[in-house]
Amino acid sequence: MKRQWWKEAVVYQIYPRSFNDSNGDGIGDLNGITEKLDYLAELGVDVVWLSPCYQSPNDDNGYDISDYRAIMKEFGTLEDWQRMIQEMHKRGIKLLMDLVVNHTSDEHQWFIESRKDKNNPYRDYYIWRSGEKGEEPNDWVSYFSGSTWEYDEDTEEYYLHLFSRKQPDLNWENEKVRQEVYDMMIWWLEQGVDGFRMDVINMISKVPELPSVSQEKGYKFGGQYFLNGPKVHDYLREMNEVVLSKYDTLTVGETPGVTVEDAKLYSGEDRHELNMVFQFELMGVDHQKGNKWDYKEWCLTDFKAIIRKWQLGLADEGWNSLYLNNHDQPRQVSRFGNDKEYRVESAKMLATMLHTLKGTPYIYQGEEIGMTNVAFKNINEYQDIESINMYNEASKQGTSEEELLAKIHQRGRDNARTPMQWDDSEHAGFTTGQPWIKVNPNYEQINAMKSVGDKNSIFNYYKQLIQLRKKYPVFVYGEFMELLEESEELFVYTRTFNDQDLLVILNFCEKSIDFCVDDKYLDHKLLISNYERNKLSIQSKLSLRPYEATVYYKSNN
Ligand code: TEU
Ligand code: CA
Repeated sequence: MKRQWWKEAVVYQIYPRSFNDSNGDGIGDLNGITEKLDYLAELGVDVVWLSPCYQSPNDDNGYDISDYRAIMKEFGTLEDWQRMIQEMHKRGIKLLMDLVVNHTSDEHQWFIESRKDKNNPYRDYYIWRSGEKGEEPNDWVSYFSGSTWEYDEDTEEYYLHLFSRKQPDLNWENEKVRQEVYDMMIWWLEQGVDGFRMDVINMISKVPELPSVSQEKGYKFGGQYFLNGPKVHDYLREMNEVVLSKYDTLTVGETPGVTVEDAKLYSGEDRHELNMVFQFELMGVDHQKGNKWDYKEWCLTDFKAIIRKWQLGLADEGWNSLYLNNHDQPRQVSRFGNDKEYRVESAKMLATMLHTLKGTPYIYQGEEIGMTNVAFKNINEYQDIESINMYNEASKQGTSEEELLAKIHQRGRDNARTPMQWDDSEHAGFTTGQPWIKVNPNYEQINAMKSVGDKNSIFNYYKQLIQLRKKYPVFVYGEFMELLEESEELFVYTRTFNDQDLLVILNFCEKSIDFCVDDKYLDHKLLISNYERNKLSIQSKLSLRPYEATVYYKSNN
C-alpha cells in the first residue's frame, strides 16, 4: 500500500451558494469563502472540494455550466477565484474543482451551435436522435422526473438529458468533445488547481443503441445502459494519460451505481484512472427499491455490512472515500444519528466512524457543527429542481401535499443547502441581505461561533479527530477488521498497522449498551471519546452510553 498525500488528507466540501455571502446579495460567493479560510485552517482540513463556481444559469445550482472558463457572476470574478486559491495555498489547503462534463448547460455556446442545424460542426457534441414529436427515442426516466429526451422544434430531433432539460448530455464518443474537456482541465490545473471531483463521471459512456428498458408504458430507469458504460474506462485512461498523469492531483469520481468490482477498475493504482470514487450503496441503505423518495427503515447490520464490504473489498486494491452526506444528501446527524436530545453525541459518534475507517474522509460544510435537516412548511420555500419536479409530477398524480412535503423533509437535497450557520445574528451571519434560501431556524442554538469557542463542541471534536489522523498512521493505513458483526446497536472494529492497533467501539442507539472486551485488548489506552471517561485504560466490561464513541489505542513500541 503506497503512501499518498491524498490518502492522508481530510477533504471539506463547500457548496459556494450557501457558504458565506460577502456582498449582501443573499448569495454565497468566492470572497465569502476567502473570508472563512482561517476557520477551515483551524479545523485542520487539507483539501477543499468546491462545488461548481463556473458561469451557469443555475437551473441546477451550477451543475449546468454555460462557460467552463468563467466564474459565475453571482460568485465573483476570476481575480476573486485567484485570490481565493492563493489564500488557500498560503494555509496549506489544496483545492479540488468540480468537473461537470457528462453534460453542459443548454446555454453553453457548444449547445447553442449544436441546436442551430443538423449539419452544424457542433451537432455531434451532443446526443441527438430522430423521432416523431411525442415519441421519445427510448423510455428512460430523468433523475429530475419525466423523460430524458427533449424535442427540439427547429431541427425536429430529440436531445438526451439524464438530468434537467437544461443539462444536455455531451457526446463522449466524439473525440473533439474529449479534447475540449482535456484542454479545459489543463487550463484549470495551470491556474493551480490540485485535482477534481468528477460529477457523474461513470455516466459519460452510453450503450450506443440507447435501447429502451422495456416495451411497457411509462418512463423507467435506464442505468443499465449508461452507468459504467462500454468505454468509460477507455475515456478515463485517456484523460489520465493526456492530463492527470502530468500533475500531482487528487481525483474522486462521483459514480452512482458503482460496485466494489467497478471501484477497483476506477481506482486501482495500476489502472491509471482515478484515485477514488464516491459509492452510493450506503446512501441507498434506507431507500425502497432504489427510489430515494420511498423511505425504508434501515438497520445497523445492513449499514455495517455495506461498510464492511467496501472496507474489505478495497483493502488491497483501490481506495475508499468516506462520507455520510454532501450537497445532494440529507444531513447525516438527522439521517443516521439523533438530531434531538443526542445531536452532539451522535454527530461526534458519526464523525468518529468517518475518521477511523480506512479511506479519505469528506466533511460537508456544516457537518462539523452538527447542522440538521430543515422542515419548511411550504413547497415555495424550496429551491431544488429535483424536489420541485418530483413534487409537481407526484401532485399531478394525486399524491397529497402533506405526503410530498414529508418526503422532501426527509430526503430533499435542500436539507444540505440551507445557509451555513456562522453565528446567532440575523440569517446566522451568512448574509446581510435576504438569503437565496431560508436559514434553518435552529441557527441560534447551532452555529460556528458557538461551536469554535466551546472545547466540548462537535467542531473541536472534529479538530481532534483530524489531528489524530495526522499523528497515527494506523488511522490511514491500518487494516480493517470488524467484530460483533451481528450487533444491531454496536459497530466495533479494529485497525492494525505495523506496531499500532486501534479498537473502535461505536454505539448507534439511544440506550446504554454493554461490551465485553476480549483479553487481547486489555492493554489498550483511551485515545478519544465523545463522553467524559476518567479511566484511561480499558475495562474488561465497558458500558457504552447513548451514541457513545470510544477509540482505544496500543503501540507495541
Ligand atoms: O449528482 C448525481 C446524482 O446521482 C444525483 O442525482 C444524486 O444521486 C441525487 O440528486 C440524490 O438525490 C450530481 C451532482 O452531485 C448533483 O448535485 C447534480 O444535480 C447532478 O449530478 C447533475 O449534475
Ligand atoms: Ca454574494
